[in-house]
Amino acid sequence: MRENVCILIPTLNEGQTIGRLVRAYRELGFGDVLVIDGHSTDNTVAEATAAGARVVQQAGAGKGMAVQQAFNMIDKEITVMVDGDGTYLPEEVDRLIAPVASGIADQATGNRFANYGKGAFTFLNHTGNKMLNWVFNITYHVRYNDILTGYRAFNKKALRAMNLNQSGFGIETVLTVECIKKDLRLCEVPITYLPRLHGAPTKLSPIEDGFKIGYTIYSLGKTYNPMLYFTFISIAFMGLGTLLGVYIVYDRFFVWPPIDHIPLTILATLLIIFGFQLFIFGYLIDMIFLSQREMLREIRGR
Ligand SMILES: Nc1nc2c(ncn2[C@@H]2O[C@H](COP(=O)(O)OP(=O)(O)O)[C@@H](O)[C@H]2O)c(=O)[nH]1
Ligand SMILES: [Mg+2]
Repeated sequence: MRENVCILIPTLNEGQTIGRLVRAYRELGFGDVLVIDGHSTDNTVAEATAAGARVVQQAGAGKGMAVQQAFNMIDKEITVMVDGDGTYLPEEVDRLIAPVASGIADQATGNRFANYGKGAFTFLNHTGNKMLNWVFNITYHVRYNDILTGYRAFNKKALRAMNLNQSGFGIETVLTVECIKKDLRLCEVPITYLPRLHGAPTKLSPIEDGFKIGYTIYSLGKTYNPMLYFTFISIAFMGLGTLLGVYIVYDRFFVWPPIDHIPLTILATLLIIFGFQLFIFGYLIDMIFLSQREMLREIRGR
């Protein structure tokens, strides 16, 4: 079975860990280890090659582009994607492969929250991850624990179906969202998450990337759950209108002599009506989307 699996490792300056990692997968019986490198300036390429990996230099920059490029080079039945920083355990790979190989899922993701080492998450990282998962679950009507994990396995069908060509978005988010959008089956398995080695800093900046990922979920969610999107804007308009209204009513009835705010009254009315219209609009779009999704499901035959 192992000969039908490709181990895909995107790397950027992971010289301290990549050699050991590649060797571990090869010892587990995986002949095809593909390292897609983002022009590392350390000994990553030499280490990976020496350990027996197929090393390819990516075009362009960023992990997203690297993964997209690698996807086009893989023709194995199952692909396992893992970070090159040694924070995931090679010996747990079968936990991810099993549900995909047995046909239960098209993509299996490793839930890092199941078992993480001390210092594996920084406080900010932990809180941010929890928050994004929460927002994600509300937007997509799902229940997952760890959408941004770096340890995943997918079958060929998922590999071909997912459209990763959405530049500027976090690749992990896209992998999960695309899976839901294309009606693929996703399943989470518990895994171990270790802290990074000392002196091998993460490539992420938690705040900036947190915003980016939040924006990704929001803008991808717009086309998946328009109701939520329109409801937010609608509440903003109606809220503003109502606040103005309270102020107007107060000045008119609770102040002596009464003050009339005629232009403001018109504005408040407009804001509330506009907000309400947005809400109706969102509701209509939601219905169109729902029936469209039903139809797609019918066409796909399940
Ligand atoms: N090819 C490629 N790999 C990258 C790039 N940026 C990060 N990576 C790799 O992607 C994996 C995940 O990045 P990492 O810094 O560990 O993110 P974290 O696990 O979320 O802290 C690591 O193996 C990195 O070396 C890039 O621009 N190109
Ligand atoms: Mg990592």
